[in-house]
Amino acid sequence: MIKLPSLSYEYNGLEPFYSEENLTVHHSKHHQAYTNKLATLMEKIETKSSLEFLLKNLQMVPAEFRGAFINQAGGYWNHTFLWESFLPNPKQEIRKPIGKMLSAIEDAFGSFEDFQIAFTAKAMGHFGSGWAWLVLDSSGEMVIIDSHDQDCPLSHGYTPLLTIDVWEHAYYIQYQNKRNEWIENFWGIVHWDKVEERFLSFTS
Ligand code: MN3
Repeated sequence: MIKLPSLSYEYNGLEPFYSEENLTVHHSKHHQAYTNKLATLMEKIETKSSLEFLLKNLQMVPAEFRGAFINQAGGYWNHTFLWESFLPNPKQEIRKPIGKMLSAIEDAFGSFEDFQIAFTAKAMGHFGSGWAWLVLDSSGEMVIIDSHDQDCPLSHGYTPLLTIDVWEHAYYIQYQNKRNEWIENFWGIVHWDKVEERFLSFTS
């Protein structure tokens, strides 16, 4: 049964970095719409496989439903992953990864600041609707990628660690056309412990 996942924080919990109004619409309208369409689609597909398994093995989805599955299952999974990547920051302190996560980022990108610059450039440079991701590739190398529409990195052999949604609906209510301001504020709500947990579960 596909259901809209509830958030572990309130709709105003990511203020001021991500406004209550933007989060409410994003979760209760956009994510809900993907949820509804995916639920209908899964009734037609009639599978016992998990969503994650199918996203990793798109060839297992009947060809006639595959295009819709990429859009709806991707939209459902990507947003769930996004919400779990956030943590309220009421004191508005500056956030940085620590420990093993910080070392891994420094190994891959030189410094945390260099990583932020590269991730921001990928997110800013994405043309149209899509996402930027920090992922591990199949050899365990940490890389930054972008994906178009709701295409999910799981379908391309990547293990996602962190993402930002750069569809206009993700930021337009709060930041209008200023995607750069959304990306700047995104850093204030990244849940680095969660990102590290994803990283360690891959490497251990
Ligand atoms: Mn979105």
